[in-house]
Amino acid sequence: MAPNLLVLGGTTEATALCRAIANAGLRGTISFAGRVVRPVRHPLPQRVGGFGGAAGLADYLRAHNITHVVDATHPFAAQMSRNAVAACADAQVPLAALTRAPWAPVPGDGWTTVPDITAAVVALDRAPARVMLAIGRMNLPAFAPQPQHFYLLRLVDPPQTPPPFPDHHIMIDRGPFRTDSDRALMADHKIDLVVSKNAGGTGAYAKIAAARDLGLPVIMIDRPALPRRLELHDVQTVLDWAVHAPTDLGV
Ligand code: 3Y8
Ligand code: NAP
Repeated sequence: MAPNLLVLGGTTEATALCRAIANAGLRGTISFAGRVVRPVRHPLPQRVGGFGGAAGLADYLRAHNITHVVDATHPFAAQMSRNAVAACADAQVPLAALTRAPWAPVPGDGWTTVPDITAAVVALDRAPARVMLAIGRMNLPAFAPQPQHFYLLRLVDPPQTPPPFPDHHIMIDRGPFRTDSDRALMADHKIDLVVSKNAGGTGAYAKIAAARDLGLPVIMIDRPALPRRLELHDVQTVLDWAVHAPTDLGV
């Protein structure tokens, strides 16, 4: 059967993969959670919204005759990745993750690495500082216990509810970002500490390079553990896999 791919998207790599799928004349659909008002336009048909857990995703795979699933979600989208492993095993559909290596510190970086968001909040238990908190909207409530800081927040869409700390400035912007503009942004707001997820890739790295240029410390949040699955690291390898991988797990 000709490949019919489902790409679980929401990253720069997913966008590049969808362009390559369309250019190769392959069938595919890109899926978004619906986290932001206007996901970036794609050359492939797209669907938006949850599937209804692993069972809902398995049903979707069968109903749409999906032959391969590519999990190109963000490394912090752990629930989606867990669901993809379970659903593909259930529906007997090959799964590959298109994932990017974590960032590693380079000379000049002043990172404090923490295992998760909760540990990052604990690491902010210190005298008032001016913090760039560029981890998006969904994790903001976790930082309520540290209201003593000024927070520079960068969000894709305006928040429905005000952030849980009094002293903040909200930037509405979507990546990928540039180092020079992030450096200017940090200088303008007199930032003295950056909190970041270890997203990997290029789209979110600007603030890390800008912090290094300005000699600012970074609290770097490690990725959640993900289940074992085939992990690929570039678009062409994914296309080769999709065209040559057996479309059932039997062989
Ligand atoms: C909805 C839809 C593309 C994809 C671009 C990448 C790069 C730019 C940098 C900072 C960090 C952050 C955030 C970020 C980046 C790319 C990529 C990436 C970080 C969009 C998109 C969707 C989302 C969801 C959104 C989260 C948020 C996280 C903002 C699209 C623009 C902070 C992650 O308001 C919300 O609810 C936003 C939620 C999940 C994390 C969070 O917890 O808030 N991404 N981002 C996807 C969906 O509905 O399925 O593609 O336009 C995509 C991108 N955002 O095609 O060019 O590849 O990572 N996204 C982080 O890294 O910490 C911003 O400000 O410095
Ligand atoms: P998550 O916590 O792992 O997923 C929570 C639920 O959201 C999933 O169980 C699923 O709902 C739904 N979902 C997530 N990604 C989806 C997708 N691509 N298509 C359809 N449904 C999806 O995910 P998240 O961290 O909220 O991330 C949501 C989206 O934003 C993902 O596409 C991810 O790539 C993108 N993103 C996330 C981050 C981040 O920091 N988390 C950063 C950049 C981009 P059901 O269980 O109902 O199926």
